Amino acid sequence: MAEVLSASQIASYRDTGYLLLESHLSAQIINNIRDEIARFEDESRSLTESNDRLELEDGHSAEHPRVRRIRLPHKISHVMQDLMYSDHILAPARDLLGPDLRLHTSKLNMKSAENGAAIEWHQDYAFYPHTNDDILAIGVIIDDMRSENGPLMVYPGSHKGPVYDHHVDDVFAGAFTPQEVGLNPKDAVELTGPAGSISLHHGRIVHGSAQNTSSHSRRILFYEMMAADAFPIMGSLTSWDGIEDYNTRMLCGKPTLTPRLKDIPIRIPQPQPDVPVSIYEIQKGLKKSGFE
Ligand SMILES: O=C(O)CCC(=O)C(=O)O
Repeated sequence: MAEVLSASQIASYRDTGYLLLESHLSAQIINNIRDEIARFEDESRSLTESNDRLELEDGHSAEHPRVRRIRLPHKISHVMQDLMYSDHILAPARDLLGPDLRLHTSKLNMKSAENGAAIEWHQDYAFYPHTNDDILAIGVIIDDMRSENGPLMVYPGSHKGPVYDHHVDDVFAGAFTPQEVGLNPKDAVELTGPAGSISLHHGRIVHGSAQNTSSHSRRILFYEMMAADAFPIMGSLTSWDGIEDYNTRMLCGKPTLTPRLKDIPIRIPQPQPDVPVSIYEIQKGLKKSGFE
């Protein structure tokens, strides 16, 4: 018996690999997140380089702070931690993945007005292959997401296809160009919706987002999670500090020591480029943008 999703929403997710739940969160929750973002932007004024909390965009200065990502917001913001453990987030995830869920990571991508960076096309599963692919990301849409401000885009159904090669010159680049693997850009879908909506995308779906050239920011808070019986394959970009630490990442339900194995394509994201662990830096290895 599902908690919040209808049978047709679940069927649609299985078929296309994504869902958008419009106006799922109250204005109060979104305003609280915006206040937290303002606090972190203020904190960034004293920084000249990224640290383990805040990743800075080129051109950042104390007068004009430009943060492109808040790292692990659930660890540094009670507002974003409380939301992560709430049924607003976990009930739809349980409807799709089952009762036992483990956090992979959280991040808040800020695509600032005028020049917020593109995220090149990729599959999350290429970064962190696991023993099965009951893996998804929930995106909390903080600003109205429109065609013009670099919305999240997906290739519907691509979660059932190959795991594409995300390497360039034999080094993991965390991205590929859809045209080069036979995907037709016309098939990509924009996930647009008002602030307070949430997106859910499958760990294997091909997705990305173009540069924001509009005068409106586009900020999304992501919680990425998996069924507790999906274990990282060695070489996966999953932090591993022993089973006790791993189990502190349980979001709900029970951990297990029995991984579930599914016969799915796997590509190990190694060797890694010699850059900071950041999708923006890793993807600089791609020679040609998929958004040109
Ligand atoms: O922020 C976006 O548009 C996409 C983010 C994403 O796919 C990622 O950070 O892995």
